[in-house]
Amino acid sequence: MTVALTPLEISADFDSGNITVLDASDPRQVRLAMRPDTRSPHFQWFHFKVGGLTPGQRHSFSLDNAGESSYNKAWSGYRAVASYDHINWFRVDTDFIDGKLQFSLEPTQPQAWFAYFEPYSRERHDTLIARAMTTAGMELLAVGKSIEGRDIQLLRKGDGADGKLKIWLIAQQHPGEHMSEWFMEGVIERLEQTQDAEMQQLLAVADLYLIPNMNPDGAFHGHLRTNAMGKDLNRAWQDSSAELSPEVFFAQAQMTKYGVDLFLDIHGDEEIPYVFTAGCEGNPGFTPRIDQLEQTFRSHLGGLTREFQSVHGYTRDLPGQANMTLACNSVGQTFDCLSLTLEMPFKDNDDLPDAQTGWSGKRSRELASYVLSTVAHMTGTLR
Ligand code: GEM
Ligand code: ZN
Repeated sequence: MTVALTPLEISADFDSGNITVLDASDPRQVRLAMRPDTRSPHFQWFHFKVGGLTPGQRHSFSLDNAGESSYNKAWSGYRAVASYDHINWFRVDTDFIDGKLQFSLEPTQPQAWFAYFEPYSRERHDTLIARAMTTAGMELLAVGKSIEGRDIQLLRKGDGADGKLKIWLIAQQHPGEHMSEWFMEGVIERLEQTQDAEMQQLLAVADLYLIPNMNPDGAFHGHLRTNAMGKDLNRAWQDSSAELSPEVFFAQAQMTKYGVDLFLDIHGDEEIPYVFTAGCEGNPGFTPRIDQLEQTFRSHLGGLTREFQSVHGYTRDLPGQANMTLACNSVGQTFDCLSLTLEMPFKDNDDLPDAQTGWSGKRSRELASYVLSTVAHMTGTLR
């Protein structure tokens, strides 16, 4: 005889929540679906809470539309994340079978959250901005507005004096790539270390321009890829507009105002289980100088940490074949500067796998420190 279990309460009506319940009548086997971005067919992000779990009873969840998601080849080798406190996250047993992503948990608590990756909340973002302006000595240089009116903060560490290098880092153009704002937290954390000799050397010659979250609307709504108008911001850098992509329009205006000597666009990748960069090799303005800078960045960062590598990554663009609507390519071309997309995995770094967490917010934060050391190492060569 099958013992009746407490009915489950499944919710996603919170910051970055995304789930649709198809059938939760059997608490042992729940059928769910991911909801697409607003005004866009993109989907892959999920984040939901389950109450009424029976500790010691295995509960299984199936995302029945995973086979139609934006990067449906990326589910192989992927493990969903879970948390009992919405703070500490761990990976759970996951399979991708017949187009359905199936994961299960034998809970120790009566409630749990599940997500595609460790979420970075708007509340934590607001705290991070406050930390940046107080303990990290950054100024709020400008504030743009998203489609729905959320603040896009541009922070600067440094006085903007003539002759200072302008180092730009932007994050989460793609709202589901929450690892990118975890990375930005690591940047700000390092800048809080007032006795950090390497940062003092960097800041003597360079100012840091940070946009920790380029797409707050998409993040809040649990989108994978687009803003509230269904626009992929990393395809808007040739035709940004106040009406459809105000987030990019704002960033470009600030870059034009202050200039750019190094640009890093921080992203996450669904499929490749490594940290890597993509460069501007396909740009019409790509030169041996830029090529050398890209190689120096990659070899130095790879020498600092095994959390970065250059063996695995995207196929290089052919000469003159770059997609100039991407931030990295557009900024690299416009400012003739070192410009890279930095990719962290939704899965894990297979060179240093962590069975408990996979890739995580903590590892994203730690990577940022090595990236800043690499930037500091390169200041004498950027121009
Ligand atoms: C990627 S960037 C793709 C860069 N590809 C090459 N070959 N340079 C995107 O926007 O699709 C970034 C991301 O989504 O993580
Ligand atoms: Zn991205």
